[in-house]
Amino acid sequence: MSRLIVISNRAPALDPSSDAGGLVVALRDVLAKQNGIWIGTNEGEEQSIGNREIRFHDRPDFRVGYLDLTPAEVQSYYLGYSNSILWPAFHSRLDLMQVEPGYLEGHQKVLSLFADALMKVLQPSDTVWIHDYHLVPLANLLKQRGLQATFGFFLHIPVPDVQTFLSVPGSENLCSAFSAYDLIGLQTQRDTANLRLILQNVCHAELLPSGKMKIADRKLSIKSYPISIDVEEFADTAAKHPKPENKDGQFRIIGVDRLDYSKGLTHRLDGFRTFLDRNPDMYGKVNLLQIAPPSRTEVTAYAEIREQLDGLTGSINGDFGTVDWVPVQTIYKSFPRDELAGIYRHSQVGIVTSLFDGMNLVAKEYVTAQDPENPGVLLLSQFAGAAEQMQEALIINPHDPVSISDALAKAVNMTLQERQERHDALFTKLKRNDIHWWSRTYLKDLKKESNNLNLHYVAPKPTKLTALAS
Ligand code: ADQ
Repeated sequence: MSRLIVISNRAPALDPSSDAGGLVVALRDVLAKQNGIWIGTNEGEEQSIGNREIRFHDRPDFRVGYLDLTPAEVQSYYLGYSNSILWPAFHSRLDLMQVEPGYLEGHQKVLSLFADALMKVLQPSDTVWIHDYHLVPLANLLKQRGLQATFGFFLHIPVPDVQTFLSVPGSENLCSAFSAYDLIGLQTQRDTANLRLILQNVCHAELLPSGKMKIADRKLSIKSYPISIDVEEFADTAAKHPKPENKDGQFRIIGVDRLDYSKGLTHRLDGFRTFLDRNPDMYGKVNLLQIAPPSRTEVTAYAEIREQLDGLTGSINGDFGTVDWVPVQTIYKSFPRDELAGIYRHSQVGIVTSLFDGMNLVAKEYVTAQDPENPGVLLLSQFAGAAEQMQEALIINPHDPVSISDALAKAVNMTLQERQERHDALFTKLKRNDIHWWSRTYLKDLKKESNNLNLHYVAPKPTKLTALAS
């Protein structure tokens, strides 16, 4: 049987009890059944990094492999090219892109190192599933080194429009790197349409009536596979968790997001201020609890968000708060998953204001955690990938504080019957397309692709573009 090899920036920890939801829960059973291995990078100490071979360890369910990188390599590959260039550009934030001369080269160097180390481990009969923006060029590098395996890719973040894509240093290489895969999985139809346009305009690909893309003499499939959570497990966890203390019986709005500019946290607070301005009858009765664990703090754009949030939180509390009432609480910490599930369940509104987001699992977690007899209401940004499947939420435009304020007012006044109907429709879809559906469907499609004729393909060298193809 073909082995399944999953490759991502970070590999799971050795102890399965620290698997906190997400991808590892989705993939561990499949990996166990297919003699699987999960390989990722790891930041090591400069002096203790010896030969560049992947270190393997056995978990009870599957093998894990780590490639140690020096701090300088992590700086250019992860913090630099991946998170100061690709992340902002793919989230359409060119204003936050920070291009340093060594980043692209540093990224290429690390991926070459990774490809060399992988060549000692991978076999032609393997099915290789590579994840996310950090690693797009990996399949092509492996093919250039002669590996004829089946290559799948899943992009967790959104795909920008063609012009924005072209602003990325190394965009032509990135485009041909995409074309080396057999199946590219994306979160949404929106992303599928954008990537097809990029391949057509930048790599001269042709869209076939079958929906496949033809590039040179090979065909490539691009489809959307909306990622999700383990719905059954999370609903159970939420139902079991005791009601957290809510001393004043206030109406609680919950936001849970990594501290990231793509999540629209300042827009959320602007919307909440507008809601308070327009609804004085809610004074003392409503509270916004924002949980925002810091991430990528070494990147300048991330360090600034906390300052902005602190400023807005302080100004709302200063303008509206009283001795007995704090309108906004912001907590910069991670919570254990079961505690988070309990907080969602006992919050009357869940709010997601992403300005651009691949999917947004928080939206799915909030709905899953609700009590079906007395569910809360989800406010969901139209720019989160989740909005394609979750139209029964109250869909908002995060750029317009009035849109957020109006939806909050609607949520506060919504009848039990309407809340139940909306929740029922959302939950039914979530149960059908959960994280196990996601991995099963993707891997089934990848298996179909493995029988086709792409195995000897190496992406052509890109030609420098002067204008977009018409
Ligand atoms: P993220 O940008 O990290 O993921 P998201 O999908 O919302 O965004 O996932 C965040 C996860 O972190 C959720 O499971 C959430 O519960 C958890 N989390 C957030 N704050 C937490 C806290 N304080 N304590 C504990 N857990 C916390 C990227 C893409 C998304 C895409 C996912 C999966 O940006 O668009 O949905 O990958 O593909």
